[in-house]
Amino acid sequence: MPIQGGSSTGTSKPRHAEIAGGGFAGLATAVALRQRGWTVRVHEKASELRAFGAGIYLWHNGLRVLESIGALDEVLYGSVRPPIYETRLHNQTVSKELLPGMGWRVMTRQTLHGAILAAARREGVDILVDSEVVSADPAGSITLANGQTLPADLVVGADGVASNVRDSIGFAQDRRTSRDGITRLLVPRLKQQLGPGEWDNVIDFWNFEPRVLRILYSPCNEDELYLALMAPYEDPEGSRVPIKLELWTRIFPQLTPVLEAAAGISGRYDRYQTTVVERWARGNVALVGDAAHAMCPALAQGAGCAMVNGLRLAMTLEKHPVVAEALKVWEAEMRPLTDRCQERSANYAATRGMSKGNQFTPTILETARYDPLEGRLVG
Ligand code: FAD
Ligand code: 5PR
Repeated sequence: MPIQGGSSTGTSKPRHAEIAGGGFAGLATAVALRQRGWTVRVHEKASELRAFGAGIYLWHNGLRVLESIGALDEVLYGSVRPPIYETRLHNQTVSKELLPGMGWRVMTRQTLHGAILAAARREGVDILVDSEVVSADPAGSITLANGQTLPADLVVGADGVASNVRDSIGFAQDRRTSRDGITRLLVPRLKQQLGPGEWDNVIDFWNFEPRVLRILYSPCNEDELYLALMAPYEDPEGSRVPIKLELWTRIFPQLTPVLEAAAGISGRYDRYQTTVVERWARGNVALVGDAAHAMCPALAQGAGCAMVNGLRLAMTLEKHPVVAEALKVWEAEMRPLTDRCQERSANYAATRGMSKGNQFTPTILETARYDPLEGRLVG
C-alpha cells in the first residue's frame, strides 16, 4: 500500500517538513512533498520572495520537474526555445548546435521563480519571509534567528551556497572559487537596433585576444535579453560594475545597442563557486541545491539538478517510510549523476573549453537527459 502522508510511527497525522530557503530548490522540494501528503513550511530569510539574477536555462530534467509540480505551462508561456546555440570565437562561427530531441528553454529567473511560487501557493505550502534559519539538528528540528525551535520529520537545507543548515551541522566540505566570473544583466531585446542577424539564437561570443572576455547572449522572450558578461576575476576592468562600456563595445561592436543598455544597470559580478560536501544528509536533515552542490554554470545545470534532487527526495520518501533511511537511499541514487555534472561543469569552466564549439555531446548532456519521473536517461 502506498504511504500517503502517514507518519512512520503509523498514526494518520501527516508528516511535516521544515525547509530553509525559498529559492528554486526549496520551493520545488516543498511542492513535491506537499503533493505527497506532507505539511510543509518554507523559511525565506529575505523580506521578499524573488529570484536574484537575470536569465536561466532549463533542460529536459528541470522541465520534467516543472511538469510534475504543475509549473510547466506558465514557464512554457514565458520562455523561449532558441532555434540554435551558436558559438563564436573572435566573431567567427565555430559551431551551430540544434540539439535535436533535447528539451531546453531560456527564461528570466523571475518567470521561473514566479511559476514555482504559484504552484507552491496552490498546493498550500506555508511560506514565511523574514524568517532566517540559523541551525538544524539531525534529530529533526530547525532553529530560527528569532530563537524559535521547530520540530520536523524532515528538515531540508535549501539555503544556497552559504547554507546555515549545512554549516551548523558541520558537514566536511571543499569550497572553491574559479578564476572567471560573470556579470549578469537583463536588457531589452533591441532587435531593430542590432540590425540584420540571427538574434533569436543563443550566441556564445568568446574572445581571448587581446584579452579574455566573453558574452553569452540569450534571448528570454520577445522583450528581454539575458547578457552574461564573463571576465577573469583578476581583470579589474572586465569585472567592473556597472560595466566599462568602452571596453566591451571595442571587443563586441556588434552588440553595442544592448551593451549601452547594460551599462545603465548597476549589476553584480560573481565568481563561479563550487562546493563539494562529504554527505548530503545526516539523520533527518537533507541538503538540496547549491547548499549541497554549487557548481560552475558552464552546463547550466545548477538549478536543474537542485529541482531534480528535490523531486527525487520526495519520491524516495514515498517508498521508504523511515526518513533517515530514505535520505541514504536518495543520496546514493542521485549523487553520482550530480557529481559528474559538477565535474564536467568545473572542467569546462577551468579550460574555457566551450569556446571550441560543438560542446553539447550526449555525455556532456547526461544530466540534462535524466528524466526524474522515469528515473532514467532519455534521448
Ligand atoms: P539559491 O537560489 O541561492 O536560493 C537560496 C534561498 O535561500 C535564497 O532565497 C536565500 O535568500 C535563502 N536563504 C539563504 N540562507 C537562508 C537561511 N539561513 N534561512 C532562510 N533562507 C535562507 N542553473 C541552471 O539550472 N541553469 C542556468 O542557466 C544557470 N545559470 C547560472 C549562471 C550563473 C552565473 C550562476 C552563478 C549560476 C547559474 N545556475 C544555473 C545555477 C543556479 O543559479 C543555482 O544552482 C540555483 O539558483 C540554486 O538554487 P537554490 O535554491 O539551491 O539556491
Ligand atoms: N551557460 C549559462 C550561463 O549562464 C553561464 C555559462 C554557461 C546558461 C554563465 O552565465 O559558462 O559561464 C558559463
